[in-house]
Amino acid sequence: MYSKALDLINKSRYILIVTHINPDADTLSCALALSNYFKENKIKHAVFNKMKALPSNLDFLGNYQKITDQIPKFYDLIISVDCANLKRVGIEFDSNIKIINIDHHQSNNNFGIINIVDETKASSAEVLYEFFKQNNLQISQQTAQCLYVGIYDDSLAFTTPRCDSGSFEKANHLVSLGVSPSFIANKLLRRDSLAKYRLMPLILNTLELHFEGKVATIYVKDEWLKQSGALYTECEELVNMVLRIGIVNIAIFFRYSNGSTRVSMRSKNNIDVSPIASHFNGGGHKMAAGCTCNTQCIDEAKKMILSYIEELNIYGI
Ligand SMILES: [Mn+2]
Repeated sequence: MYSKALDLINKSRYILIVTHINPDADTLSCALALSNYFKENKIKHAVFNKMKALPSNLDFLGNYQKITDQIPKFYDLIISVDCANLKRVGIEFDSNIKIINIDHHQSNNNFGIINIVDETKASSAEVLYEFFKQNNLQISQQTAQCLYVGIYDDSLAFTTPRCDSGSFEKANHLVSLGVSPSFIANKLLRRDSLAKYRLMPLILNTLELHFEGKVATIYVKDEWLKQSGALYTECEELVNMVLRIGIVNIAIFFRYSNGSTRVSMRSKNNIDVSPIASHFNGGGHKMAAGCTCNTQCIDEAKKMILSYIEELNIYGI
């Protein structure tokens, strides 16, 4: 599988690397790890993301400036990273073009001609690391940095259930290749905007507890984003913050925008939120999943999700 993927890469004339909408560090750092490797080895490629605004805290990664929302005129191979299905990319592709699918979502539907999908891994960056390692490919410092960022961020700093000794071995190897954990922490975590701190209290003010405090909800309104000048990506992590409350087992973040409500869920104590997401045509992982409800307001979406949680009768609630 790993060598087949490499063969296909070496045979291709122009490769389109695609990442998911609302990009996170995992999808972008996988794409940039490949992009740096391709650049070093003179393999022609482009990196696609549909969004106009990308998380700026990743701007220190090599080839970050290369990410484009334009599809090249010609490409004969697609490599998808961290996308559970092709819909996550947000555009349609010519179905004749071969796809290599690199991912770690349990819900991945194996849409590629080659599927390197390992749902036991804490990040797609770990899956991609295996691709480099199994093919004996040289990992430059730039590429190592990208892989480290994906591994670090998607495991929420080595704290998620799928993070294991393998995650630390990979991180250790990448650090030995020249990655600096403190440099990356400074770049990733310590460059917040002031706008974010104007927005956070508005969102935290919406905090409500349900089912004896087992479920916490928060929401953001688009007008608050406009008012504060902060981006949605800057406040996404508040759902993780709310989950830190001792009694809370599920934290849910709602964002209403243009006729639909985006629902982002996090859980702890082994509670599985992915069935909730899939019930509403979403997806994700056991402890981090999301969906979109076609509702006219946040309250409506909140009612739908909470009543489904009640119906599911999840243990612990
Ligand atoms: Mn991921």
